[in-house]
Amino acid sequence: MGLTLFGGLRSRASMPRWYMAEKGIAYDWTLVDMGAKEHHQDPFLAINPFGKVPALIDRDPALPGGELRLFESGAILLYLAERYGQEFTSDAERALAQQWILFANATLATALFNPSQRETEFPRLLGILNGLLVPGGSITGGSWGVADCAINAHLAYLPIFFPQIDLSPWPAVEATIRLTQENPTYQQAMAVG
Ligand SMILES: N[C@@H](CCC(=O)N[C@@H](CS)C(=O)NCC(=O)O)C(=O)O
Repeated sequence: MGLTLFGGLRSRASMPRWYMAEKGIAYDWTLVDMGAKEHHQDPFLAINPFGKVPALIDRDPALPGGELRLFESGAILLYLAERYGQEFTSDAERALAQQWILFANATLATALFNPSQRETEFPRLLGILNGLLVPGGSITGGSWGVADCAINAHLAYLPIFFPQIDLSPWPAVEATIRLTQENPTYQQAMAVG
């Protein structure tokens, strides 16, 4: 019974780790040795057949088959927010969280990590985000939640992977990244997951 999160060193597992730490959600942590290609071996492929981390198992006799196996960091975040974070009190709140997580994981991540989009699309997205972000607040207008976890964690990838990018044209983005980096719970999540 309970949650087990699988992730590698400095992988996207840091997002669900950060979320669960902020929300006080208990879980077991399994470090997948990606250097030894454990994520491409049968025991892990039984959890995520695509061989990517993070992945989550939720064991509960009330679940069909007694457990749920889940991959994709966005799907994991939304499941945690729904079932354990009790974040959503309406369909509209849930839909907004889904919107921002899909934006972070698909639109923003693609613009950041795809070289063909980094020069043009990525600055365009950052310019718009800069007008929407309230550093220290929530992108949804409520309290810190799963949408902020996804957006802020992706923004904080910037100085890690692309330290050469000058963020000064986007002060709200810059301040959001600084606040994320200074957050001890985020730091702990990043240290391992
Ligand atoms: N869209 C997926 C991406 C997962 C992903 O690419 N994870 C990387 C680590 S951050 C991985 O497992 N790479 C190993 C591989 O592709 O073999 C998610 O957000 O969970």
